[in-house]
Amino acid sequence: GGTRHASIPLPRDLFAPGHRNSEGLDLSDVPTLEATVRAVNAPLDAAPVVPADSGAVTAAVDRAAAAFPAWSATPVGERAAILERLADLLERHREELMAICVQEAFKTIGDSIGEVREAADFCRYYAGEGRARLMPQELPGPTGERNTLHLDGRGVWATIAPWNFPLAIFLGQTAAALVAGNTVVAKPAPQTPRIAARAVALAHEAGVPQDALILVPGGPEVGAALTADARIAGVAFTGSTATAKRIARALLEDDDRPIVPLIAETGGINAMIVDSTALPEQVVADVATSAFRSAGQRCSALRLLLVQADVADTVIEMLKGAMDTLRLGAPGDPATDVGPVIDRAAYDRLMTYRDGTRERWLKTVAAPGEGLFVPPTLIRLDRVEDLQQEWFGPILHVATWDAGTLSETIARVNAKGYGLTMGLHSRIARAAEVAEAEAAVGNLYINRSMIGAVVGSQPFGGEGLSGTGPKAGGPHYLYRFCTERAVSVDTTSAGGNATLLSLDEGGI
Ligand code: UN1
Repeated sequence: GGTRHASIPLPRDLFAPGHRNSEGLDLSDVPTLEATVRAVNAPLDAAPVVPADSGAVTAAVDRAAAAFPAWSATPVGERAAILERLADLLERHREELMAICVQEAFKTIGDSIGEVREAADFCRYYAGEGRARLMPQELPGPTGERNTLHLDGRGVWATIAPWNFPLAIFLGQTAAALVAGNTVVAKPAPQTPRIAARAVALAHEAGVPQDALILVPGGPEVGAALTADARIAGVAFTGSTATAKRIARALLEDDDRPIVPLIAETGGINAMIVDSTALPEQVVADVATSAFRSAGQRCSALRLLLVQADVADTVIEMLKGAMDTLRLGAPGDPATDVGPVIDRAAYDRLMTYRDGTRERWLKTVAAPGEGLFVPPTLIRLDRVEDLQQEWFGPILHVATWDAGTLSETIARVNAKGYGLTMGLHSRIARAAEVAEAEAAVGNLYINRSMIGAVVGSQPFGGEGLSGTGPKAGGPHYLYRFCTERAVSVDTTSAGGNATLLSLDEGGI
C-alpha cells in the first residue's frame, strides 16, 4: 500500500555525519576565509559566452534528438553514476564556481557556498532517486497475467533556469531530466550564462555525452525558439508566472503538436503570520533572514508580514533595529549581508515602486558607493489585499491582523491565488494545526525562517499561480520527466496462444 517506498534509502552522503547540506552553512565550511575571499574575487576568464540564435537552437535540438536513443538506453544506474561524478566535480571546483556566482550573479559568499552545495545535492539526490524509482516495476494483477510498468525518458527536454539560482536550479532541473533518460537543451538566464557554461563543461567531463546536454545561452527569443520546436518533449522552467504562462501557450499553440509536460516553478506573494504568543527575538531573526537574505531575490522570500495587532508595534520596532544592523556591500566581501540586486532594470523597478509608496521605512545606513544596492525596506500596508504583486527584492510589507481571525487571515492570503511559501510564528499548538490544514501553499514553515528548502527533506514548489509541481528535491519529481508504459501479458498458455493466433490470422 502507501508504504511501498518507505524503505528507499536517502542518497549516499546526504545526511552522513560531516555532510553539510545546502542551506544553513557558514564560512567555517571553507578552508580558510582569506583563501576563499581571494578566490571568489579573482578575475574571471574574460572569454564571453556567445548567445545562441534560432539556427543554433534548431541545431541543438537536432543533436539532442539524435543522442536520445543511446542515452535513454544507458542503464539508469550508469546515468546516476555520471551525475554523482558531476557532484564530486562541482565540489572539487567549488571555489571557481563560487567566484563566478559572486561576480556574475552578485550572490554573497555564504549564498555562493550554498549554491554549489545545493547543485551537488540535487545531482546526488536525483541519482539516488533514479536508481530507487525508475527501474521497471512489477504490478499486482490476476493470476495468469504479468503487468509491468516501465519508466523511460520522453525525449529532448528544454530546461530554462533563473538567474537567482544560476547553478543549483539550472543543474537541478537538468540533472533530473538526464537521470530520467532524457537528453537536454538547457537555457540559462541571460544574466548568468557563465556559470551555466562551466556547469555544462563539468557535466561533459563527468561523462554526460556532448550531445545529451547542450547549452543555448540567450534571452527570451532563445527561449521562444526552443519552446516553439515541436520536437521538445517537455519543459522544466523556473522563473516568473507570466513567462510560465507564455511557455504553456507556446507548447499548446500548434494543433499537430503532441501535448507535453511543463514543470513550472514560479513566483509567490509569501506571507508570514505572527501571533501575540510568538517569541519576538526569534520572529525578528527569521523575518530578517526570510525577507532580506539574498537581497530578497528568492521566490521563497517573505513579502508580507502579518503581525497580530497587539504586538505589532513591538515587533516592528525590533525589526527596524535588526534591519539597521544589516550590512550592504560587495558580494565578495565576507562582511556583506545584502549585496546588489541583479541588474539595472530590477533596481529601477524596485526603487520606483519604493519611492512611490506612502508609508515606508528604510534601513538608515546608506548603501556603499556605486552599485545597484536597494536598501532593505519596510512598507506599511492597511490590509492584506493591498499587496497584489511580487516585488522581487529586499522590500517587505507589513500589516496587522486581529486576535481570533487566524483562519480568516490565512484565507485572505490564500485568496491571492499564489501559494508558494507561508510562515507562522506561534506557540499555540492549535494555531499550527489550523495553518497546517488551511494554508494553500507548497511549503509551510512554522516557527522558523521560510527560505532555504533543503533537497530531499523539504521538497520545494507551489500551488496555483506559483507553479505546477511536482516539487523539486522531492520524491515525485523524476516521474514527471518520464513516459510510463504499462505492459500486460497474458501468461496462460491458452490465452497466450489464442492471442498470437488471432494476430497472425489478422495479417498484422
Ligand atoms: C527560488 O527562489 O527560485 O527555499 C527557489 C529556498 C530555495 C529555493 C528558492 N531552496 O529558498
